[in-house]
Amino acid sequence: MSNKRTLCTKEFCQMDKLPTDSESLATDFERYLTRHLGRFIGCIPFYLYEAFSLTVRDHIMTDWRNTWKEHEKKGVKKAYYMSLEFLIGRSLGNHLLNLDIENESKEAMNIFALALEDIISQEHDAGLGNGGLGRLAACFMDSCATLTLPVIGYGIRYEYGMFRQIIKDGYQIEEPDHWLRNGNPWELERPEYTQVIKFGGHIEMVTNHNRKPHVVWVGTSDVLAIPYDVPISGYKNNVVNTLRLWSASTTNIFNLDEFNAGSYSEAVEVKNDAEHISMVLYPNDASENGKELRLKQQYFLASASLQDVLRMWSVNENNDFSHFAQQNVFQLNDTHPTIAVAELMRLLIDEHYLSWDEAWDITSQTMAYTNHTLLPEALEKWPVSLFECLLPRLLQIIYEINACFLKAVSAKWPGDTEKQISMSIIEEGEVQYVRMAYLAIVGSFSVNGVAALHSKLLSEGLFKNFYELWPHKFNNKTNGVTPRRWVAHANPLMTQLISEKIGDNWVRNLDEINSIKQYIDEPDFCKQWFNVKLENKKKLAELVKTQCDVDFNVNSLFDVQVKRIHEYKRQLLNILHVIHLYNRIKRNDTVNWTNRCVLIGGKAAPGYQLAKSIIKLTNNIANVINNDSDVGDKLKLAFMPNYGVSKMQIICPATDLSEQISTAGKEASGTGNMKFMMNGAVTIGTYDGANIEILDAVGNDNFFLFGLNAEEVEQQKKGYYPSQLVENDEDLKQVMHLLGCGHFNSFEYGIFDDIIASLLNPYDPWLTLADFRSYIDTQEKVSLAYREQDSWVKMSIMNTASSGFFSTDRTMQEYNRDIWKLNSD
Ligand code: KUQ
Repeated sequence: MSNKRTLCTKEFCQMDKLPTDSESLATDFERYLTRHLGRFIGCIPFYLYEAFSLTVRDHIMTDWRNTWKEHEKKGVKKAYYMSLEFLIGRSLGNHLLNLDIENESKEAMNIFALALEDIISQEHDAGLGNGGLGRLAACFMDSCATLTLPVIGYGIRYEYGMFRQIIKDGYQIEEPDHWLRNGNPWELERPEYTQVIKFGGHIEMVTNHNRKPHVVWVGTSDVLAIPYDVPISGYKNNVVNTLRLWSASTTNIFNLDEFNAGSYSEAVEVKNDAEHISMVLYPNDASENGKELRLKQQYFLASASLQDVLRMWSVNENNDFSHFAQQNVFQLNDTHPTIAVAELMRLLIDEHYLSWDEAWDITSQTMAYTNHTLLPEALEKWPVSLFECLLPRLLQIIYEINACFLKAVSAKWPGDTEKQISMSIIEEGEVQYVRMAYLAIVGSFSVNGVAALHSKLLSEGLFKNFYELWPHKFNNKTNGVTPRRWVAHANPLMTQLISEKIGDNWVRNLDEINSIKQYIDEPDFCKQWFNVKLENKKKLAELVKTQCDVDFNVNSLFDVQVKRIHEYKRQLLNILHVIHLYNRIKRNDTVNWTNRCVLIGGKAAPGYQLAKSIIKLTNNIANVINNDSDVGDKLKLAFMPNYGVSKMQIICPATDLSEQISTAGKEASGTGNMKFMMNGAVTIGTYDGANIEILDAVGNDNFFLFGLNAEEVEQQKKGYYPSQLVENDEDLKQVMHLLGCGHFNSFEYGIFDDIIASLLNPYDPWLTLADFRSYIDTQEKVSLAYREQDSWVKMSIMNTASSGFFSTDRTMQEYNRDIWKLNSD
């Protein structure tokens, strides 16, 4: 018998699988709690969560290491998902599902008379994102691991994630989200892979070893990027991919000269400045704010990630870049990391001594760009002057890229200077700007939108000229959501019911969920489906009670709109409908009434005044309605504070009616719409974004469509007279009267004037009142449909059954088939 331990070296890792029976889990848990954390059962519950997470993490490590080794093998092509946001939410429960140790974990906790649910809910959400774009990145990571795709996520380890929203007197208050305060058991610091990021300085020309002129970027202030790895487990497949998040730090803790000269605090300031880069996530969704620190974040992420990839490549391939483009692809999540186009050029030319043409071939064959919005206010452009002082070498490279590009433009459209001006990466004018979307398109071999309509509008509208120049670059990739988190984990009752009928393979192949349609005429199945929804509604009602102090009667229609607060998403339209229902109750117009509980939730960007007014208005109306004895159970309105990933896991399984009511043409895709659909909610929606594809999948009979379509919206804008609409519609007139007369702000004079003015503005870009009549009428159809419980249940089943297309597994397979071309396995 050998007395040597199994070796676990750099090349070779063969740790034995740890036992996963409940006794072993319990033993490990107790050891972590007492011997590692120095706490005991009966301590504050956060430490129970921490101890159990460390226990579970042990079960991930071998697979994590082996997956990494697989990726490092020669010839394995890899994709890098570069994103300023990853909205992961909680991890513990998700890993338990993926490792298939949920039951054992429950039992293990029971040994200590603990409830697993309570421990799971101790975890702080990792809120490193604003909304759909950040959550999409997290769903993508989940699907790539499940599909065995070698994809590495690159992001920023913000010290403060998305702010916590508190409601005080109906107003939003923002509180800092210091999510790392108690430590994070899911991250692994890897200081050995630290990168140096340059800022400022200037350019010098030198002669290199081949006696050729060579650019050097010198006199810079350098910042360190320290990677923290987060494991992304695949579903029951022993794969663990990596999300690498960069944290900023100073190169030398103190500037020693200043320190010795007695300027102690000045020396510390430098450290502060560097660390500010990864301090906070910018809380703006679908709008750009132009802050210098934000550009620093973008460059910090791009440079650290590219250097990391080039480092790994150089080690394995001896600095031979001839086949780099065949084995690496960078997916840019919107324009946020787009400076990567210029940075890859810089690294290849300045640091790896490639020629411009070699570097451009590699760059333009490895970059792929996803656009997420058509809204002009979200299109990033940075002042040239800012680039000049912050990133002078990158500006130089951008100018060079632009010069080459404009040659291609004039070759395609000879003599058309208008075209050159309008397509130039540099916007001329009093202030010059770098147009990041154009840099992304020029530098990428693929440009995609996130839903069919959105992609069509990109090539026909916003990027029309580029489409004419390079039609082959443009493609669509309709978004999705991961069925692991959003059904299997969030909705265990529904999951069990479905799996009893068709087995559990639908969790990894969501198309199979279609086969529950065969049970749609079984009264038993329908009854069970109804009961599952009812149980989920009880859970949500409890949450609404504790969070909003509003009583939701579970026999009512649960009507939900949760998403970032934005005018284009039209929470106001929803609110107008609520006022209309209230008004009907007050005027006793309630024959065939359907009781409704309306839930609205979402954060407003701190600087977005009108969005904040919408929150205040919702809360004021809720106060009036919920405390009016004429109303009772007929109508409730609640505003859910601090909406986020974990709240959604309780909300979407309990929802009957999903509100997706954006102005047509404005919501690029939407992803909440998909989470609701999977969980058996019926949608009331406009012909916008992925709603269109949801409607296609589920059919007209199982979807409530209303409002103008994108074309009609553009037509309507030519002559829009909201005051006339009010004049000609008695219901709308009464609703606007209630709003205007101070009924909902009797002691707060004038606070909703901005909202009223925006609705009545003939230039209202969101055309809210144009869709009022259609929306109200369609809502009435919903109410009547809900009264037929049997057919409503069938609609609910049809929605879940038809949701197969909206799995991110499908989305990732399409990215891989058309853009990345990686081998799984
Ligand atoms: C922009 N743009 C700046 C943070 C986020 C942004 C900073 O992306 C979702 C879509 C959704 C779209 C959202 C988006 N977020 C666009 C953003 O509004 O329609 O579903 C994922 O593609």
